[in-house]
Amino acid sequence: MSAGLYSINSGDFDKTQDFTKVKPYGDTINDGKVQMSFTLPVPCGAEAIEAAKQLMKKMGFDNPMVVYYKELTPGFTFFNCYGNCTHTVDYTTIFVPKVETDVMDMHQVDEYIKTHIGRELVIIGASTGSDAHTVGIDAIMNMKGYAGHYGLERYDMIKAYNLGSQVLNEDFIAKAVEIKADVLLVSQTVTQKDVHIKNLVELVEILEAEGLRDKVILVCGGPRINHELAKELGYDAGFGINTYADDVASFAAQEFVRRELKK
Ligand code: B12
Repeated sequence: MSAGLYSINSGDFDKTQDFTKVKPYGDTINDGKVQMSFTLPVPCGAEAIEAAKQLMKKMGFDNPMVVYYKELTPGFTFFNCYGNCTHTVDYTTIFVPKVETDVMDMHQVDEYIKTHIGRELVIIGASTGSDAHTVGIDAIMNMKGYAGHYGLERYDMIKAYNLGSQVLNEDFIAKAVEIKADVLLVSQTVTQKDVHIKNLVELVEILEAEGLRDKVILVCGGPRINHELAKELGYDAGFGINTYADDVASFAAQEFVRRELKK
């Protein structure tokens, strides 16, 4: 057995997993099984099914199967399909930049702030620009939290201000200055025509022009945000889907302390 290989000892279908050639798993390792759904703009019928199968072959799936289909409206057919993916990826070469933090729960973060900072951390958040989506920033900030993780408003040692959505960058910064925010949280959900990039970059530019950029911890998040993009745009951290308040609070508190130690 070499690096990246291990053996799964589970009866008849025992197969060796090679992390340099990873493909989807359905019933047995390396079977490549994928379930997918899509719509074709063709009338519902036998020809539509054949078209779906031919397309799946071209997408790199062996043994294409249509397991469900339905006319959506005349001229459009929806499919659920199975197929065996013929492609693999080399998992051993993958490197994804991400926020490096010891994630703590709410009580641990409160304790950490009490011990290492000795005062409440002030955090302001908003969905900025024209973006009207509030559910993401609420998930991070609201008292009740999200998926069993309390939001920042619930933390004893965090003073959280949630400005909601469609907040102009100028207004966001003005409020941050007024409340002496330590941490700025920006949510961006709509990415059509890269509007999120424009909004996020504009915020950094204003902060820099006003000499504020280095004085705050700047964090962005949203379903199409990741840490790499955030860093490229001049942010300290970026968070995507499945983020909880714990992740953000842990990062903010530890980053605050890191900066204090550097002074
Ligand atoms: C609900 C919803 C709406 C509601 C929003 C209500 C509200 N008060 O928020 C309404 C109906 C208003 C709406 C409007 C629109 N929407 Co809409 N909407 C959605 C929907 C269905 C769910 C979004 C959501 O709430 N997700 C749940 C939250 C919890 O997830 P999340 O946002 O990813 O947040 C998590 C992480 O990303 C992260 N996070 C998010 N923000 C932040 C911030 C920080 C600092 C951190 C650390 C983490 C973080 O943490 C969160 C928790 O884990 C999505 C489709 C979908 N299923 O995702 C479309 C969707 C986002 N909407 C979309 C669009 C296009 C629109 C409209 C432009 C439609 C239109 N033409 O009018 C308008 C936008 C108007 C505007 N000016 O912004 C598109 C966006 C496409 C794109 N890539 O740009 C989507 C993807 C639908 C689609 N498939 O087309 N929408």
